[in-house]
Amino acid sequence: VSLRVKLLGLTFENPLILASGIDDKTPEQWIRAHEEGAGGVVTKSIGVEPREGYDNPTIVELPYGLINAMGLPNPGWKGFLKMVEGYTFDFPLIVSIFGGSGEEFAFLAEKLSDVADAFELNLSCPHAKGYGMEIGQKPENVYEIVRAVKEATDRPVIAKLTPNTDDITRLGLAAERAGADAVSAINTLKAVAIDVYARRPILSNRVGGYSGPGVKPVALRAVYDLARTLEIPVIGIGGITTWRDAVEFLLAGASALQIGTAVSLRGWGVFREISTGIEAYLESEGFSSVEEIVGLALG
Ligand code: RRO
Repeated sequence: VSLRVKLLGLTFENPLILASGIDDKTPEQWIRAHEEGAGGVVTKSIGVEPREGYDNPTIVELPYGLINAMGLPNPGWKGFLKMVEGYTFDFPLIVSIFGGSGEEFAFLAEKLSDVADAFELNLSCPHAKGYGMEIGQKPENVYEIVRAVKEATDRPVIAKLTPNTDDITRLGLAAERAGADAVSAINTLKAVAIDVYARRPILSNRVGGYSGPGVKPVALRAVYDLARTLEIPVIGIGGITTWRDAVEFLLAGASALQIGTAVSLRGWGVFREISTGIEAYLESEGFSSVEEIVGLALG
């Protein structure tokens, strides 16, 4: 049974990719993820200028996941280049970038093309003023940003879409029309947690984005709808914690999967646990590769 996935002209040892934002700020963490069984890595989103992120608390743990408002902490593109100097990675490294306009995204793509095997455009952070979802909820902005990046780089481009919209397929279609090589979905869902004694929101930023098992059915629906509508590959993200979750996303049309919150909640072992489970499922159901089951539930 083969878990290998060919996507965007890249070869992934298996369909599991470390998602942006969780335990993936440094090359050591990316290498660790791969050693622990991830087939590839998406970096924390990189912007033009360095950012500290918000004050603590930036994360609240809930019964079915996390609410975060990290605040796009990152070293900026110059700091990123310095950080990866001297490293080579024997797995696909997808660099996540964010900006406030097509020009900013294109600038970053140009500066980082030598170190990125692909780019993921963060069009979906749910609480960043002037970035992310504020831009990525409009199909015309998605179109313009993807176009600008495609002109600036030869690297494959993934548009990461927001679930905070009335119709994610319109965003996916805009990305596809603009030449995106794939879309990924979902980023976190707008959320808040309130401290009943302080009588105020818990996070320093007050509002944040919800991730983890609680968002899985919503994410699965987004992937299902996107895969039914688009020709380009869909990468599934959202609460994937067990092999069964992973198989559901593959059947719903995801060509690869990203895992974030499960790493925070359960540890690095989730990659091997999930890939072993997928392998056993394929074997017992009579399939010989992951690629054979992608989209089988779309009917
Ligand atoms: O850094 C964050 O607070 C953050 C980002 Br950039 C994002 O895309 N999604 C999210 O839940 N948090």
